[in-house]
Amino acid sequence: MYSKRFEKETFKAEVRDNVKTLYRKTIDEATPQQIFQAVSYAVKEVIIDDWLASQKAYDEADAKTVYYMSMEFLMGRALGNNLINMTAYSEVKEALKEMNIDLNAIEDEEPDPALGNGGLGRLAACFLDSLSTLNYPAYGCGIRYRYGMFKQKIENGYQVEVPDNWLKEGNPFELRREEYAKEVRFGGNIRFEKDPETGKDIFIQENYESVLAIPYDMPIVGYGNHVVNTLRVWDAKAITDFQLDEFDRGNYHKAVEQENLAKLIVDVLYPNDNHYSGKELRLKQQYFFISASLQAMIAKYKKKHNDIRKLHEKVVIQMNDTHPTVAVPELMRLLIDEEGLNWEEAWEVMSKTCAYTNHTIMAEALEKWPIDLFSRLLPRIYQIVQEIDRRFLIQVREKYPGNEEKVKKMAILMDGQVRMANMAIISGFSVNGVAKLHTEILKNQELKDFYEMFPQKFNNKTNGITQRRFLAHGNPLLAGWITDRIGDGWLTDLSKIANLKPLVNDEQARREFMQIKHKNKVRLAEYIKKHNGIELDPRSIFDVQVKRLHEYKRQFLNILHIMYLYNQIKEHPEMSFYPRTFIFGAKAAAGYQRAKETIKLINSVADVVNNDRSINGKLKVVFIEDYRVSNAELLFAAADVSEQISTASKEASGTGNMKFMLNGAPTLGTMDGANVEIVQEVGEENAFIFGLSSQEVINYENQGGYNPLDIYFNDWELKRVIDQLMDGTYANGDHNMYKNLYNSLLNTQCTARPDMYFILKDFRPYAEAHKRVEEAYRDEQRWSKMAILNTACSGKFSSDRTIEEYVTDIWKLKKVYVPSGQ
Ligand code: DL6
Repeated sequence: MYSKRFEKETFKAEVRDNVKTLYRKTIDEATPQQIFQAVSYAVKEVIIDDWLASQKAYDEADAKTVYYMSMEFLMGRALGNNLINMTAYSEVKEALKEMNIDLNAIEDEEPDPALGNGGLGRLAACFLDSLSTLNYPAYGCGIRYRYGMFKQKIENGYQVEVPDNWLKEGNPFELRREEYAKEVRFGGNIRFEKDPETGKDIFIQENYESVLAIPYDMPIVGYGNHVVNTLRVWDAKAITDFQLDEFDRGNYHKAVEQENLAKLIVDVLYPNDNHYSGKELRLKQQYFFISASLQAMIAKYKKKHNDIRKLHEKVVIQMNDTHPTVAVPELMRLLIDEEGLNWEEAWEVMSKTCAYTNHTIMAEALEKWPIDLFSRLLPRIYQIVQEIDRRFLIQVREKYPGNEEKVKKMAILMDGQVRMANMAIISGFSVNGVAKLHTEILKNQELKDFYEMFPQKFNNKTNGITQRRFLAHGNPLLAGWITDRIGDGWLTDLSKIANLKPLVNDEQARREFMQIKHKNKVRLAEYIKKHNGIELDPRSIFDVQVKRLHEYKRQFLNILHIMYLYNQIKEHPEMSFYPRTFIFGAKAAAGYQRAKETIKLINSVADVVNNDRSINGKLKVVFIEDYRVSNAELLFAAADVSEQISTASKEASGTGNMKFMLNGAPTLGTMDGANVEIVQEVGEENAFIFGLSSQEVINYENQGGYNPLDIYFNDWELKRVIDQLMDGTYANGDHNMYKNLYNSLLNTQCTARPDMYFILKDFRPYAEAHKRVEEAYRDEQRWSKMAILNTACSGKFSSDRTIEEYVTDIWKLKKVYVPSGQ
């Protein structure tokens, strides 16, 4: 057992005590929420000791630390995950059971901290889990949004966004660290002076607004190793002294403004995935948490070291997409203005400290800030960016004399905008993509000019996921079975899961594996019955597509194919057809019209299909409301088929694809993102691959697209499906409900390029791939082999492997071993 503190009687007494001191109640009187809090505090007590021990061990080792800077950390619930990593889950479950408390029910009391949108934020959370498990000193730095990702309600088939007040009941795991607060300044003007003594330039910010950043620390518990790292998220409050001062001078407005700025800045996560919103408040959020985090980082470094020129020997900053890249000029500012380095010295330190990860090639996701906004909000930072740009362009012109095209493409400041990706690439020492294909596209297309100039900076780090949350916690039956078969080494070394491979030839093992899948399908069916009121047949094929809603992810292709299948079943009732359940889960950004229309379409098709008795339940369609980390765990465990059908070249990596694979669901997908590597690992015969390749898509794009009407007029079954968008079949006779979707496919007047995401082009190959799925599923032996092999070949996709690669190639960290804090 992890610690004697989880010894049953001690733990039970602690929970009882907590209920008493927190709520003045006995355990029998406490509500489930109160019990959740009491249990969490008891768990936190144990964590705290290891947290202290970890920080002490790091201090003694004077270890290099990675600062993972991210606007998003999609952590999911902490209680269950912490217990898993403390190897105390079953002990605590048992202890609570003796008190008549069901741990699963208590876990459900915890709000799902959703400080992220999708893949990028969840990746950050998996990375933190792996860093702790692998004994690497790390901080996650982000924002403590008061409202995380909105909660999704489905009303009359439409998405309705409801605020996510996740802190309503308090967060038992966090620690407020007021003593480490930092001031962050915005706006005003910069006055320039010469220091009379040193002759150095001094830049003084005047007439600014400022807020106080207050850190909240959350523990990140490693698996079975007593390591606890920190996720530090910043809250904002007005600076009281300053406020009073302003108030005294009668500047009431200014004081109120500061109060409002502080409230606003951390109020809400922008709910856009792969889309840049360009809002001033968003830039404020970025600078706010970056400035505070860097100030704290430098203060910590200076406690032990006095030569700031060696900062890069002790810290490394990974910038999670362009969102935190204002770290580059902010670090320059701190080194020059606060620490007194000259430009060259500061550049040396900064450029050896900062590394950048690119997560998308979608043009609309690339951050470009209007110069007037940027320079007004961050006047000193803007001066520094100008200087970085000026010096860089000298290099470009030296290397490519007379080539002003290059200058235009590579400059940071161009056409009135600050191009954040360019700044990150120019300034940092590493640029990485998140899957092999994605990195190749970056090198050969999107960032070609930069790759030519700085080939040594570019590298690939294929994403990964943590098996502790997505198998040990999410699928306890399968996790237990795997441990029985091959031992528990897979928990910290997923390559060991390959030891399951010989079991594909063991009939008994195959039967057990499929029985577990069946039980997980029953568990999901119960969830769906409870939440959607829909009865599912767990013997049908559970075909699942869960991810953010985006046109490039092509949920639209999936639902059009379901409409096609429905027509087929209606028209040919005698046709042999293996019953299917299509399950969707997806949130659409609040302002993304076509995405919202797609949700409505899925729900309308579900309504029609699920209520049509004539098809004898052969087809069911379910839309899971409020898809999030906690219900995702149920979905991965229960899926037979993993839908990964993005337009090739558009999905940088995907990580859901890996979670399905780990849980034994073969991929039905395109050769996109990490699907390519999944297929490499498991073999093409154990996946269902279809559609255009990324090169074919890129070729079409280079020639301005293709003409979808050629397909529309030559494939009457597909034409009928598309026409059904407009004839009211799925809209109670309304002919306009899906007009935007229809137009996106065919209408050249309404869209720059009809069928930008090649839905019609890939439709038949997709339908054909589904036929292959059906055929394979009918053959139980074949299917069970495929399913086991998917699990057995998923070893590469652990975030532990990804983190080891970051450590070796980019971060250069050393492991620190931590004695138990007890
Ligand atoms: O790298 C994590 C994740 C990838 O798996 C997805 O393929 C990619 O779409 C996502 N990218 C973003 C980009 N974000 N913005 N804004 O979320 O990253």
